[in-house]
Amino acid sequence: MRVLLINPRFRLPIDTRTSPHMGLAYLGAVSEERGDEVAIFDADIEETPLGDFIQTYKPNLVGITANTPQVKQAWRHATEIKKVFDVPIVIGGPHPSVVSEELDYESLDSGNIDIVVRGEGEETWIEISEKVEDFLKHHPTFSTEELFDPAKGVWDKVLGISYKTSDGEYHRNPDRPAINDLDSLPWPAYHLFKMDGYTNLQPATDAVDGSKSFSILTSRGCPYRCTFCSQSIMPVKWRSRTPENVVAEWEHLVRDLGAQEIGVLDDSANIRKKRLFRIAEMLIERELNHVPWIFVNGIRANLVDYELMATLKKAGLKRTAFGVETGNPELLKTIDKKVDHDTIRNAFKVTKEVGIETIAFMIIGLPGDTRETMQDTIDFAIELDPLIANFSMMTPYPGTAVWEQVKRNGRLLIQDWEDYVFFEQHARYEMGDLTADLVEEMYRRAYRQFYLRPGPIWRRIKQKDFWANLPRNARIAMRTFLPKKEKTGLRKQMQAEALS
Ligand code: B12
Ligand code: SF4
Repeated sequence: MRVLLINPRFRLPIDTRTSPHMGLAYLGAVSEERGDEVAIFDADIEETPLGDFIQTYKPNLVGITANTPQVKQAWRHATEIKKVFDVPIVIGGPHPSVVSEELDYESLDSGNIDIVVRGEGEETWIEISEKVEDFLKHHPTFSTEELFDPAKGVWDKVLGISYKTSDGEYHRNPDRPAINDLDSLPWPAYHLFKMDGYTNLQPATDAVDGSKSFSILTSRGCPYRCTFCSQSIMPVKWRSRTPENVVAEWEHLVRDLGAQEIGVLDDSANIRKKRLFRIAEMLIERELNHVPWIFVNGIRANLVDYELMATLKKAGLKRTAFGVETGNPELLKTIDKKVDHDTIRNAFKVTKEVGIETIAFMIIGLPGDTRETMQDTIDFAIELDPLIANFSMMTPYPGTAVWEQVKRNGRLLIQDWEDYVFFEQHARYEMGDLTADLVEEMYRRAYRQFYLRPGPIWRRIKQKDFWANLPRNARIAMRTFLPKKEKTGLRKQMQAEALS
C-alpha cells in the first residue's frame, strides 16, 4: 500500500529554522516495517505543489500532523487533496488530541478529515493501515463513503480514534494505552526526508548545516503536570528506552548518517538518573562523545547533581536547558512546577561548574503575574546568568489548566489557532490587572535587560557561530528588541496557495 505523511506549512518568521518532524519519522518507520511504500511531504521545504504530488503519487492513505498553529493549514491540505483524489485522510498530533475541548470533533467538522488519531500514534496508525488495506482487497473501486459506512463497522473497535461515519454520526472510541516497550519501535526513518532541505533546528553549534544535525528521543511523556504546558494533557506515564537501544541509535546517527551534533528532544530525560548515567557511560565507552549534544527542551532541575552533570559533560553534553519559568516564589508554587528557586540555583551552579552551557526558559505573563513579579522573573534570569535566556509570551493552549483559568477569569485576545505561537511580541490574553500593554512592555524589557549587559554581549560576540550567522542574528535582534506587527502576509500567501 502507498501511504503519504504530511507536515503542514506554518507561518513562523521566514528565517525560522526547520528540522524533520520526528513524529512523522516514527510513523514512516512503522509503515515501512509493515511493508508499505512511504512518502513524506514536508510542506515547509517542499517545492512541488501538494495537488501535483498527490496526482503523481496516488496514495491509498494520507496522514497529516498538526499542533495548534498548524491545524488550519492541515485542514486546507485535506481540502486540496480531496479535490484531486478520493483517499482516506487521517489527522493526528497534539492539537486534535485534546478531547476536553472536543478538538477531535472540530477537525472532523472541518470537512475533509475522516479520522482523528488521539495521542501516541504508531500502533493506531498501523491498525488503520491494516483496515484500509483489507478494505481495498475487497473493494477495488474504493470510495471513502463505503469505508465509513456505519453498517460495515470497520472502525468500531479501533482504539484511540475519533471518526465520522457516512451517515454524519460522530464516534469517539476509547483511548489506546501508551506504548510500554519503546524499544519495540523502529528508529525514526530519516531517509524518507529530503535532509538537505533543513536548516538545522537543534544546534549545539549553530555552524553545522541541517543535514548533519539530528534529533533523538530517549523517553516519552512527563510525570509532571505544569499548569501552562500542553504535555500536561498527554498520558501521565513516563516511559524510557533502554540505554542499549538509545546508544545503538546514537551510534547509527553518528557512524552511518554522519551526525555532527545531536539534539535530545525528551520532555524530561532525567526522571531516572541511573539510566542517564548509563547512557553517558556507554557514549564514552563507544567513543561517541566527540559529537556535541544538547538537551533541547530542558531537564528537571530537581533531578540534577554534580556527579551526573560531570559524567554527562564527559559524554559530550554541550548545553542544557532548564524550565525556570518564573522568578517569583509564590507563582512558582501556583504553576505546579514542583521545584523551588534554591534547587534551580543549585542546578545552574553545578551545570556551569562542570563546563556545560545553560539555557533558562522563562515565561512572561503567567496568570497572577504583576509588573513586580515579571520583574522578579527578569532579575532571576539575570542572577542565574545562563548563556541563553528564552522568554516566552504566556500562550494558553487548549486543555491546559491555564487555558481553563483564562476561560473562567480572563479574556483571550486571539481567536485564530494560527496565532497560538509564543515567540511573537503580542500578549495572548488579559486577566484582572494583567493587561496586554503591561505584558508586552515587560516582554521587551526582559530581552533588553538580560541581553544588553556587557557579559552576554561579550559572550555572544566571542562565539564563532555569532559571526557565521551575523545577518540572521541581526534580524532576530531587530525582531526582539523593536515592537512589530503580526505577520499576516505569509499567512495570506499560504491560504491562497492551498486553495488555488
Ligand atoms: C521538537 C519540538 C518542536 C520543534 C520541531 C517541531 C517538529 N518539526 O517536530 C520546533 C522548535 C520547530 C517546535 C516549534 C513549535 N512548537 Co513544539 N515541540 C517540540 C517537542 C518538544 C517535541 C516534538 C516531538 O518530536 N515529539 C516526539 C514525537 C514522536 O511525537 P509527536 O510529534 O507528538 O508525534 C506523535 C503523536 O503526536 C502522534 N502524531 C503526530 N502527528 C500524527 C499524524 C498522524 C497521521 C498520526 C496517525 C499520528 C500523529 O503520533 C506520533 C508518534 O507517536 C514537543 C513536545 C513533545 N513532547 O512532543 C513540542 C510541542 C509539540 N510544541 C508545541 C508548540 C506550542 C510549538 C510552537 C507553536 C511554539 C512556538 N514557537 O510558538 C511551534 C510551532 C511551530 C510549527 N511549525 O509547528 C506544543 C504543542 C501544543 C499544541 N497544543 O499544539 C508541544 C506539545 C510542547 C508543549 N509541551 O507544549 N516544536
Ligand atoms: S513543563 Fe516540562 S516538567 Fe512541566 S509538564 Fe511540561 S514537560 Fe513536564
